[in-house]
Amino acid sequence: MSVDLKQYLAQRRQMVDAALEAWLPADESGGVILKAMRYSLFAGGKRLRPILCLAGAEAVGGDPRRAMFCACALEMIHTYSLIHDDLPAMDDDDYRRGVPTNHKVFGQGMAVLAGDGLLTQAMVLLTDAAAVGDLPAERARQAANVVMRAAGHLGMVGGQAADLLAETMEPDLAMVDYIHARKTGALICASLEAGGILAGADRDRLSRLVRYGRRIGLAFQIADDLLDLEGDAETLGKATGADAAKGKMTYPAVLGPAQARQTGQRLVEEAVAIIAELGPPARPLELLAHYIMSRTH
Ligand code: GRG
Repeated sequence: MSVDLKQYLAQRRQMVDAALEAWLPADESGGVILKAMRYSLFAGGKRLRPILCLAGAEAVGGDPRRAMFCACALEMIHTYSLIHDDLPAMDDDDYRRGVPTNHKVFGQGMAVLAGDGLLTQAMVLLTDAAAVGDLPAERARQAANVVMRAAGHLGMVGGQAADLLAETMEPDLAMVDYIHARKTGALICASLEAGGILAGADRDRLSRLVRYGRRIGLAFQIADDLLDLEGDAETLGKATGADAAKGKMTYPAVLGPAQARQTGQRLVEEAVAIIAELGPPARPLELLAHYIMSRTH
């Protein structure tokens, strides 16, 4: 199967956006809270997690459209995490996805609620009979469990908590791995696993998706750290970026930028080897793995 990645991503993004629109439509009577939720949801994200969920289903021979409700739930959870992460009590950021952050537009209280609303709407989707359609109930239950577990204190929330607590610590590789496997990696991995579950993957195929997911989750974080570093180095006028990395809980800080990049590339190669066994339907996952390390934003 020949797949043009740019075209594939654009087409999948369009499908996801249309489904998100259907699951959280504009409604004049929805008030400010709905406007705040939609503001961040439609601010122009890459839709990476939903696309991975659909590609995971596809890679094991399933129909990606049957995983769409779960893909949308993943994007809502991801968007909620970004809104909360940007708050003054956390990262205190003014811009996200190229526009002012949610709390800059709607105020802090409303931004907290917009995040809460998106997380709750994700749970509605994962358990809504109309969203789930005629899927075997046990598959839908398992996928919902995997996604919610990954979002919670054993996954993304736990990773964010560890990151907060580690702020004053000297960075080391074990701590960086611990934080990022949970904060970013867990939801990325769950996207693939849930896609596979919904498509009825057997044990071996599911395990391949999970092992692929763990590796690209970490590679994604490394790429994100390196992109941040390039931005910081530009802003601070540092030649290599190595100085800009110092003291932060990031891969470039503990490994140095060059070794961090090598590690990311090794993880991508391992991920690609793991899914090679799934054959041509896994070709999009192969391209997505390479895209993750080579992306520019
Ligand atoms: C507040 C519970 C809670 C969790 C926050 C994910 C997270 C945990 C914080 C985000 C901090 C951050 C920028 C981490 C780096 C990796 C990351 C998640 C980047 C943003 O994801 P993209 O690049 O964003 O997929 P888009 O906007 O394209 O969806």
